[in-house]
Amino acid sequence: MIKYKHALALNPYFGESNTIRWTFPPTGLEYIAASMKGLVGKVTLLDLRYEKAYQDPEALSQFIRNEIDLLCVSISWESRFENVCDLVSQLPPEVFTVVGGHKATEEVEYLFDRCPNIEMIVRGEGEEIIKQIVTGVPYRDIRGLSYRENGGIVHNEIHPLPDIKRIPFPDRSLRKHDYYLVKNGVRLSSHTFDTILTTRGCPFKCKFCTFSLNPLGQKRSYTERSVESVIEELRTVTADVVLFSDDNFFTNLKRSEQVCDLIIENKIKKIFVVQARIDVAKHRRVLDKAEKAGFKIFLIGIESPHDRILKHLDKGITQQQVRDAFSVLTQYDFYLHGYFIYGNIGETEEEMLYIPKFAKEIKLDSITFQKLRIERFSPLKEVVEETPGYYYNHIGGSVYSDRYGRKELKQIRNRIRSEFYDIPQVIHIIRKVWRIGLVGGSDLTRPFFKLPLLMYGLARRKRERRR
Ligand code: B12
Ligand code: SF4
Repeated sequence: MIKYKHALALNPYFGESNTIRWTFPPTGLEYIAASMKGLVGKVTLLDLRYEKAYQDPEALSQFIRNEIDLLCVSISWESRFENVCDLVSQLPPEVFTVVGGHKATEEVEYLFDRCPNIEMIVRGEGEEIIKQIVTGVPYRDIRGLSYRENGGIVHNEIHPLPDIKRIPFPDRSLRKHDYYLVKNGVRLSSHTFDTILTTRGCPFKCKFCTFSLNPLGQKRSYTERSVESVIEELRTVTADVVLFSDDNFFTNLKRSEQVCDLIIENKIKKIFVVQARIDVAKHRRVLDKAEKAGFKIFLIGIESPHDRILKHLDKGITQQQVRDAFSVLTQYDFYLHGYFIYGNIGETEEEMLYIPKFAKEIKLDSITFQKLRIERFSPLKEVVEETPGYYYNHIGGSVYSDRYGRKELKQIRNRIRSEFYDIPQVIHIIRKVWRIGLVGGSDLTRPFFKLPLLMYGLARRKRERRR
């Protein structure tokens, strides 16, 4: 017997102009939708980023009241969390509401308090848990679930991590549109984008990183899907650009090589984006195959140019190793993007400002740089708490010090940005993306013709910020 006739999988984020936040589908939610398939009458997925009509809570509520008997909301990101809470708390209380996602798992108590209409929160990876909810397993028997009972909140014990070999592919059939690069509501690229997840977890233990720790502190041991299932899923992907969301695509080099071989063999023609560690540079055969298979963008965690800081972060690499790796990587036609962290414990302004110089020395095409952040189970949390003069204001927030507070770090951030992204660098980026085929002619002219719209979007965003 089917318990729910029509489930709505809702991605409640919208109004965000940051390009990267618009580009990819809500993968976690699509996994949840796929797991419910066949167990509920029908599943509809609404991604509010692209559903203007439903951004109004009234209109959304009306749709939910008329059609939906199970509302599944994904709350994944730190940014716009309060806006999402505002929206969710206005949705119909009579419709059974389940929430899940990374941020929801971090904020269980707060969400129950803030949104009285939330019935239950799924903590951690939700594929197995949602199946139990929709098939009517008694709540007390569902591990990983927090729910309301007799005016209080019950937290069941943690759910074991699901076996990724048995999880169905994310349900892409529910999409009503493609995903693409958007800036201030204006489409910038003709390419469409998607993600694929072929492994979960990471065997490394960098001290600042909680990628493979979920917000419950469970370490996701590294697990792989079969290469055949990866190819089977890739064959269903229609997008031009595909991000391998794996924490490090090259953890098991033999497997990475097999994936590349099969992509080539099966003539799957896409632009692939991967997250990687510099270690991959030691394996030219794998790089040769990756290049041939269409891997064009490498997102590489470097974190710091300073050995002292790299050691402190337990990154397991040195500045010299980074230099050696880039002398190899730059021989390929890869677009190389580096991640850095600034504001590390004991780091001086001069050291932070070396980031853009170093990035140019090793010939990175682009960089992003983040302040050191602390999450609940981050091994760095204790270190910060024990270091005199260093503090953080909340879990998930940035680390500051008496010497480098919010204002000082903002100034440093601006200097890193302007020193790296100077005019020659911007020209280099445009040339490179053109040369290696990441953009075509229409992509370069598109922003030009849409300049008035872009300017309008920018002005509107500034106005919103001021309010
Ligand atoms: C790939 C990735 C990206 C991709 C996005 C891909 C996408 N599809 O959106 C890109 C590169 C764009 C990206 C960008 C950013 N990311 Co990111 N990213 C990841 C990464 C490595 C994997 C995410 C993923 O695909 N997980 C697999 C899916 C299956 O898991 P999931 O989404 O959590 O969903 C599961 C559960 O949460 C739950 N669930 C989710 N929704 C729902 C709903 C219901 C109803 C239920 C029952 C369950 C449920 O079940 C799902 C299936 O198991 C994670 C780290 C990690 N290993 O998880 C960081 C991570 C998610 N990113 C993070 C951050 C901070 C960012 C950025 C803000 C970085 C930046 N400063 O630019 C940006 C902003 C993105 C945004 N949308 O705002 C943080 C999030 C912390 C937070 N709470 O905000 C993470 C956790 C890394 C970390 N520890 O710092 N990211
Ligand atoms: S920074 Fe990268 S390599 Fe280090 S633990 Fe996190 S995901 Fe793994």
